[in-house]
Amino acid sequence: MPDCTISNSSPNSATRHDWTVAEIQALLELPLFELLDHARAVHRAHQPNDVQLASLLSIKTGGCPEDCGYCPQSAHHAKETGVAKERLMQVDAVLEKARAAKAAGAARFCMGAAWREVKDGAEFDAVCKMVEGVRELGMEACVTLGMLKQHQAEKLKNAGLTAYNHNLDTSPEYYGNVITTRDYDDRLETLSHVRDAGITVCCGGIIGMGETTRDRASLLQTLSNLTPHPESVPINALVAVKGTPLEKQKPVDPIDLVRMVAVARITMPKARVRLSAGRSMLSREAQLLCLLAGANSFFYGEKLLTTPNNDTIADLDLLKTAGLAANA
Ligand code: SAM
Ligand code: DTB
Ligand code: SF4
Repeated sequence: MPDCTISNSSPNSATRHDWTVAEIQALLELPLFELLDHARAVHRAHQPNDVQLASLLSIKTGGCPEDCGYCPQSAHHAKETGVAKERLMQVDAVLEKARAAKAAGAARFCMGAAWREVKDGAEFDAVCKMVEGVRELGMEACVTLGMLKQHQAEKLKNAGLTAYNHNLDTSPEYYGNVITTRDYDDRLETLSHVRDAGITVCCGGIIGMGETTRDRASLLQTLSNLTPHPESVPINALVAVKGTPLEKQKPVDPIDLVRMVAVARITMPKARVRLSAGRSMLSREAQLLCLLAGANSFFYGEKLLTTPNNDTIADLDLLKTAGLAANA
């Protein structure tokens, strides 16, 4: 193990944007307890001792023209997944869900649409109303709507949007194995529109799609070389949904998820690292290890977008066990 891996990433070192793939891969491959010690030290130096509960709602489900191999909402595999194309939800119905999420203890409300890109018009105006309504409840508002143009990002900013989620999903090298209907640069362009509009960036990826450790390192390199770093980094484990091209992927080893979280924490010390899809496959102990490794948010509520999520009572109990407070 090269010494530089550790010395260049000491807990209090300045935030870096020049990580190499080799350095990050070396971190991913550290002996587990050494990695955990390191991630924990960075976490303690840069993060408050809390966990943010974020609730997620699919405001427009199914029928998406993109061909993302992991996604149950793509029209390309709709016949196999049986996920039907629905219309955009009504603003009032969305705000009702947001109120319920707040009452249950969520601080952030995330809304996802199965769109390739935002189109100007009545539907986009309705999404802006949703954002305004969520902000009026005193919650953070995040949306994920596919590709955005600059003027659309600005409109969302004016509606009060806190964060825009747009994941890079995997390494630039592996991307074409998973998605063919857009490329990595399209993703990076939307991210720069979001940043330029003054909206915080929520950007992460998925492990368990057949990628190598080097690909995972390369994804983390791309994320950590964004300047500034994303404020929010969701780490998803593939939910291998029946009927999607990736349905036969074997479940990720929970320890790989712990490692990915730990290295996201080390390379992006100030980001909220979110333990995202795939959490329902984890034992209580594996989830605690992810929190120890530096995750400080998870999706809270019965459903993700189309797949089930963990039980909310069990989640509150998990925080109690860890002695962690939910950030309000
Ligand atoms: N259509 C928009 C887009 O792709 O940016 C927003 C919705 S999309 C469902 C949001 C993110 O969910 C994807 O970028 C991907 O990272 C994650 N996701 C979707 N299906 C998943 C699955 N089966 N397992 C893990 N993560 C998944
Ligand atoms: C993210 O990184 N993960 C969330 C959220 N951002 C939008 C979505 C997970 C979706 C999992 C599959 C489903 O429920 O459809
Ligand atoms: Fe699914 Fe988003 Fe890809 Fe559409 S763009 S198929 S909703 S991940």
